[in-house]
Amino acid sequence: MCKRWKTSRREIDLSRPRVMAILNVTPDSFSDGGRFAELDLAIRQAEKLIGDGADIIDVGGESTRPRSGPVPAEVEIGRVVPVIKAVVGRFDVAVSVDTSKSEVAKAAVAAGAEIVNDISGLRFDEKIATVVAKHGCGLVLMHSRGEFESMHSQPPVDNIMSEVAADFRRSAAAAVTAGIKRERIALDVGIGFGKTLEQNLELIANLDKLIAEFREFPILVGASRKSFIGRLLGGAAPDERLSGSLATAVVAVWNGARILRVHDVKETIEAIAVAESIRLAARR
Ligand code: 7PM
Repeated sequence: MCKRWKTSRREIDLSRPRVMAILNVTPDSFSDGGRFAELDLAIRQAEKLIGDGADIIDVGGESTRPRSGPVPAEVEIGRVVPVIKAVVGRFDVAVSVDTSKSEVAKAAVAAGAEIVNDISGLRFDEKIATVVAKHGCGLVLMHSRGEFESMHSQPPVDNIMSEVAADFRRSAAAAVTAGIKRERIALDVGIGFGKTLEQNLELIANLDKLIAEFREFPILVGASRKSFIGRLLGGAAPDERLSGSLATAVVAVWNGARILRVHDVKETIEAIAVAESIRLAARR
């Protein structure tokens, strides 16, 4: 199993699972208190996530919500850069930027982000790889299907496991060709991105098979509060999906995931601490 993940500023020890906390800075996550109030709220949210034990703060300024339109790069930069600067200036925590645009990645990295989290796995803007290579950042290559607007309405593929594996190979090869060191790459199955409910479950259930093929790369899973959990729970709203998110996190870690992207940091850390203790006991 993969034991370390290098970023431009540190080496993240993966001998235990790590938590990437979601920090959304899209305006719909705030009341209309103006830009200073928004920044202040984001800083306080980051402080809480770090206090709860987050290892990485993932700052995202573009909602990838189904049917949402793409946000221009300047708008995305205007949202994420002040937050990244504030978090990096105040806390010793790894910051990642959730973006698929090289202009945003460049500005975010200049502001102190050490990881680029690309939900397109280098498909939307390959120049992201140049930015990451130049600065020695960590890179998350997430699997998704289709273009930005159609990502959540893709006709289902036949064999999701072989498609994700093939796309992982392609994304990782593109990254390495651009000069990104292999030890800086993490892979993510992209729960909810162009997959059926069954396929989301299949990916989590069979994660160990993907991990066996991609041993050298840490696997990240982001299932927190996603709609497949709501559907399994009879239409639970996002804030009613904690138990389902924890169940998913536990199974993902059991099957070898090393990083979890979540909203509920403290609860996730507690659940995976117990799951990981049980998993390690099986080895003795
Ligand atoms: C609406 C729909 C809002 C979907 C937000 C989302 C992932 C990610 C996202 C993931 C990685 C969410 C998603 N999901 N990055 N960014 N992995 N690496 O639920 O699963 O947060 S956006």
